[in-house]
Amino acid sequence: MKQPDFDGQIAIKGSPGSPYTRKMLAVLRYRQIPYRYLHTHIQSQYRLPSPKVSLLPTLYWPGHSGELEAVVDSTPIIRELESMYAGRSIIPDDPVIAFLDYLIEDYADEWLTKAMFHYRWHFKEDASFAGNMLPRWGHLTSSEDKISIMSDSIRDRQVNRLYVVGSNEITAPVIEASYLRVLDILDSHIRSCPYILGARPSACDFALYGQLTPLTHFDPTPTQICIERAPQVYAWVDVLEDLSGEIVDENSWVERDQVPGTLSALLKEIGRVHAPALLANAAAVETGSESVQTMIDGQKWMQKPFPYQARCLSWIRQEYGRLDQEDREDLNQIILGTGIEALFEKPV
Ligand SMILES: N[C@@H](CCC(=O)N[C@@H](CS)C(=O)NCC(=O)O)C(=O)O
Repeated sequence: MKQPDFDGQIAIKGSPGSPYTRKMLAVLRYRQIPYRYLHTHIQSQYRLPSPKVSLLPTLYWPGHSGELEAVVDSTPIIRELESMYAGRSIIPDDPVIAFLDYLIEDYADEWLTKAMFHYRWHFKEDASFAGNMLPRWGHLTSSEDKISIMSDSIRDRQVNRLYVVGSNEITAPVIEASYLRVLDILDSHIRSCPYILGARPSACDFALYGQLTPLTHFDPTPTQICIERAPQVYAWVDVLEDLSGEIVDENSWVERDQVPGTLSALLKEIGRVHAPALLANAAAVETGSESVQTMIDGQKWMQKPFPYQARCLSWIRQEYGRLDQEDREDLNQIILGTGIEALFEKPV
């Protein structure tokens, strides 16, 4: 088997059930970047280099030496793609709005994903649906007997990994209440503004879209909730999937002095749940604690520390540190009273 070069195009290895795969596919489509999608059932047909950490999606592009390079982690990949391909940028020009974009992207990737994983594997009906469906993408021609064995093993493995995102009996009410709130916030935001940061999409739209694809269109319990409670969000997810034909008005990101109330509501939600989770997790990682124990949204929160999310907090702080004095003052005004300020009050 020869290593492919994909004719110089980007290749993306992923799966329909992976929210980060959906995020990156939607980015590539909107940005009109030609790509090859390596669907689960054909991945073994290629001899591909291994990424540093085995995650979906993995993107492949020519590295400095000309050899195919395997990369993971959607947030830095999005920034790398900005320098590789011009036009249809998804990073706002205004550094203050770009900071909000980074923060909301992190909220989607690192907090909303708790809801995604929780709803997929916490309730019996959802776990059984996902277990039944997940192996099929990679085994289209398999018999029902073989699929059934794979279903049981995927379901058992994933239910046992719920602790990774902090989903357990103590945290379930916090996660579920935050899912309902974010649906309400997005439903009302979308009615006045098609994208999170204005009339053109940015990285955070795709991050939210990624996590919302399974939550609103796959896993039965959260899908039903979305249809009943926030139909506009359901429709938004459909639309975000392919924005390749969207005409981009260069000046249509929100102005820093005109942040709409519905966006402030989203920032408050981030300050309410994601900021305390990031801080408590980073403190636990720093001190080498066995467990993160804190209060989130007035309720008890307990989970195993997640070292990657401690790095997320330091990256958010780096982004904040890059703002010049005037930009930082303007940003501080926007986040005043949201709870996000706590991220920058003292070093961990
Ligand atoms: N931070 C990564 C997260 C990617 C990720 O967690 N992908 C999941 C699938 S949606 C995965 O590959 N999980 C494999 C595992 O947990 O073993 C990104 O933004 O791409």
